[in-house]
Amino acid sequence: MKAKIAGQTLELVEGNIVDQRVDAVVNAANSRLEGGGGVDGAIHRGGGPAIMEETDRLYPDGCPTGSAVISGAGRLPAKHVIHAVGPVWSGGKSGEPELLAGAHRRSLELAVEHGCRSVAFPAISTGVYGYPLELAADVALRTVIAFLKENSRPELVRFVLFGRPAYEAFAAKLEELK
Ligand code: AR6
Repeated sequence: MKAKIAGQTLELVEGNIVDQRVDAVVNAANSRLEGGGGVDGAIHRGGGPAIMEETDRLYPDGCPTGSAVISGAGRLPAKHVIHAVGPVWSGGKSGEPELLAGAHRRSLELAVEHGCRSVAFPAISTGVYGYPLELAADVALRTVIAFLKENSRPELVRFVLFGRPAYEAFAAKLEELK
């Protein structure tokens, strides 16, 4: 599914984040940038050790929740990996929506600062971190739409959803918001 937002493209696909041929792929990282399962595991396995070597060197203190940092992409087809740290879901009253929005916004700022014309996001926080899919889709899509309207960049933002239920949740929300 594709939508035009202020001349830019917002796209939803079902697939695997590591296969994306875009300028930057976003990792669903943790604040210590120490790797893990899910998206993080797939990105480090696919990209090889160069990614962790770089983040250890550039960001020894990690990255706060609600923000993001950028590195090279090792052997992945992308040029950059943006390591975004979403919140752990704990009921929704601990600032989770603001932190999830912040992780998306900072990722987009870094992409623009590094000249990326295309960026692919996974559904940050909706796996190990337990953020309900429909609520995360709402925050993620609203944040990206607002950023595209304000900045007219990047040219393409793609959400890569793992499995049909995640795709359907994002598609229903985009239908409502676009
Ligand atoms: N491509 C696209 N989406 C995927 C992939 C993939 N290869 N693998 C999983 N997903 P998660 P989080 C989906 O757990 O919730 C790690 O251990 C998955 O179905 O990767 O932000 C980190 O180190 C889900 O919808 O990220 C952190 O400690 C979504 O991507 C922690 O998990 C996010 O799931 C971060 O948890």
